[in-house]
Amino acid sequence: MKNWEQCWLPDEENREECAVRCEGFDPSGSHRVLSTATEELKRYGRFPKDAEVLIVLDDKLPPESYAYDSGTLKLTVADERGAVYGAFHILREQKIHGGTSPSFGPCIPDNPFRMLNHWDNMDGSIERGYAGLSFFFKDGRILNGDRIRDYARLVASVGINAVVINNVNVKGDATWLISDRYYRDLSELSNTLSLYGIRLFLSLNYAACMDIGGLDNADPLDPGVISWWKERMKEVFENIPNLGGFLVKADSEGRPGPFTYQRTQADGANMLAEAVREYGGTIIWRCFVYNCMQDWRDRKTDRARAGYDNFIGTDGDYADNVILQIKNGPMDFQIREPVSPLFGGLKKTNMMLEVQIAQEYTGQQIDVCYLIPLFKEVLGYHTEAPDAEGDTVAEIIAAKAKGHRVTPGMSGIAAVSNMGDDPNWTGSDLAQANLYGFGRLAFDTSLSAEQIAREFLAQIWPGKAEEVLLPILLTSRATYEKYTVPLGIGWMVRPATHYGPSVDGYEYDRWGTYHRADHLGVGVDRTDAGTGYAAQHGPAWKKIYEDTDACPEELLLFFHRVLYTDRLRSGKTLIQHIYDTHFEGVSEVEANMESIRSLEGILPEKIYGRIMERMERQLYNAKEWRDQVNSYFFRKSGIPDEQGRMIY
Ligand code: GCW
Repeated sequence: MKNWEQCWLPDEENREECAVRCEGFDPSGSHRVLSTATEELKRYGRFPKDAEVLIVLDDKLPPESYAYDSGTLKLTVADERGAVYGAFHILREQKIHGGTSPSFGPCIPDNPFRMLNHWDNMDGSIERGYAGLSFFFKDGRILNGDRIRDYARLVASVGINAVVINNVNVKGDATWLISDRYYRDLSELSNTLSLYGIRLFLSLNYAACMDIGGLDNADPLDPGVISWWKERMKEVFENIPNLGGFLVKADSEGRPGPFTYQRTQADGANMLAEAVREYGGTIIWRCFVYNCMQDWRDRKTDRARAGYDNFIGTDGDYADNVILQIKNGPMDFQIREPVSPLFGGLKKTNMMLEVQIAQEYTGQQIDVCYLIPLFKEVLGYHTEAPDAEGDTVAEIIAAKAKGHRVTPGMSGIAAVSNMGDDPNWTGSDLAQANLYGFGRLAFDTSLSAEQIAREFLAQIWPGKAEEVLLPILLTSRATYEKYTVPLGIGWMVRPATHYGPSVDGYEYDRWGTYHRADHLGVGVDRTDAGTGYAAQHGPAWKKIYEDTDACPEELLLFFHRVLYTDRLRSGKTLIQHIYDTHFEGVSEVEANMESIRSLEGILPEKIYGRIMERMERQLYNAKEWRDQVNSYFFRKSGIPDEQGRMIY
C-alpha cells in the first residue's frame, strides 16, 4: 500500500482498458516516453467501449505540443513528450467533465524549460521544506522506486520537463554527486524521471575541483581547473543518462565562485558551459549574488541593487548553453517586491525566471497563500514601460520579446519546489494548488489565476468544496499581505525560520534587509536621492517609481520613506492604513475559517482535518502579526488608532 496520495490525478478504476494505436513513430525506437502516454490512457482514460485512441506524430507541430480531436479520438503530437502532455490533458478534461473530454489544441508550451528546483539535502532534510522530508535522499543515499515514479507522473501531468533534485547550497555528500559514489543510483533515478520526459539536473558546487578534485584553486581561467571539469563532465555524462546539466549558486551566501579570483560571473559560467557543451548540457547560473555581510549602519549599499550591479556588465558575455536564472524580485521571494530589473536590462543573455512555490516567506504551507496571482503579475510586467509592447517578463522568458537576442530553446521558468514526503506531497492540501498552478502556468502563461484554481478544485474537490475554496484561494495572497508586511517593505520575519513576525528581526543584521522605521516614518528611499535602485528599471519606470504619487501604492515603502502622517490615495494616513489592513487581514482569516467549517462532512474527513488544523495555526499567526506590527508602529509613532481598537 502506498502511503501517499495522487492529488489531482485520476484514480485507477476497474474498467476495461481502451486500445491505443500509435502512428508515425520510428518503429525501431524504444519509445519509453510514448509508452508512458499510452499506459496512462489505457489505465485511466474513460472512452466508449471498444474504442481505439490514436496517437499520431506530426513533426510540423512545435516541440512538446499536441492537439486532440474528440470526434475521432485522435491525439496529434509533436513528439513523445507531447504525447504525455496530451494524454494528461485528456485525463484532466475527462475528470472535470464527468468522463468525456472536448477537443482541444493545438496546445504549445510557452516556455522551453519548465522546471522544479528542489532544495533537498542528502541527509533527507529540505532547506525551506514544509512538507516533510526529502523523497530523493536519505542518510546520504539516493532513493528510487514507486514514490519517485509517482512524483514524475504528478509533475509531468502539469507539464514539468526538468528537475533539479538537490539543494543549490551544495556541501558535504552532495558535492560527490558528480563522482562514482553516486553514478549508479543517479542513473537509475534519471531513468525513472525520463519515463515521463523529465530531464535530470543537479546543483553543482563551484569549488568541487578543490573539494573533491584536490586542486588548490577554482579560478575559471586556470588550465588545470578547466581540464579537471572537462574530464569530470565527460565521466558524469557517460555515466548518467538523460542528464540535462547543472544549476549553480556561486558567490552567494557563502558559496564559492569566480569572484574569489577576480573573474566575472560569465567567466565562471562559461568555463562550466564549455565542459558540458559536447554532451548537450546546459548551465543554469543563478543571479542571487549580493553582499550578505552588510553593515546595517551603511545606507548606501542596497541589496536590491546587487543582482543588477553584478550581472548587467556581463550581458552578451555568456556561452549559448548558459541560462541566467533570476528570482522574480530583486530581494528574495517576499510577499510583495518589484520585478527584478535584470529581465528588462539584459538584452543578449538567455534568461529564466525563478519563483518560489515553497512558501518560505509566505506562510510556510501553514497559512493559505495561493501564489499564482503573484506569478501572473510578474509575468505580465512590462519591463520597458507600462504601455510598451513585446517587453513583458512572460515574453522575455519565452524568447519572444522585442530587442532581446537569445538562443532558441534556452529560457523558461523554474520554481523552488514545495514538495516533500508528506502523504499529500505539499503538507497543506491547499498548497497543492501552487504546485499544480505553477506547472500549468509555466506551460501556458495566458491562463488566469482563477482558471487555474477552478481547474484544480474541479479535479480534486468539486461541487460545494470548490465553491467555498475558490474565493479563499483567490484572495489568500492579499489577505496574507494585509496581516504581514505593509506596502512592499518586506522581511519583518523571525530570523532563520522566516515564519511569524519579528519587526526588527533583520533590522540590525548583516543581510541587507532593512525597513528603517523611526518615530516619524518608515521605508527605504530608493530614488536617486537614496540608493538609486529605481534607475535600474530604465527611464520610464524610474519616473514612476520615484514619484510618490505615481508609484504603485503597494510598493510605496519599497521605494520611499514615508511619514506616518502622510496620506495615501485612499485618504488615510500611512499609520491608519497599517492598523486597518492588519485588522482586516485577521478578520478575513476568521471569515475563511468559518466558511471552511461548512465543509465538514463534505470534504473527506482526513483532508478537512488537515486543512482546519492549519487554519487554526494561520489564525494564531495572523493575530501575532497584527498585534506585533500594530504595537510596534504605535509605540514608534505614538499615534493612536482612529477606531480605538486594541493595540498593545
Ligand atoms: O531565500 C533564501 C533562503 C535560503 C536559500 C537562498 C537561495 C537555498 O533563505 O535558504 O538557500 O534564498 O535562494 O539561494
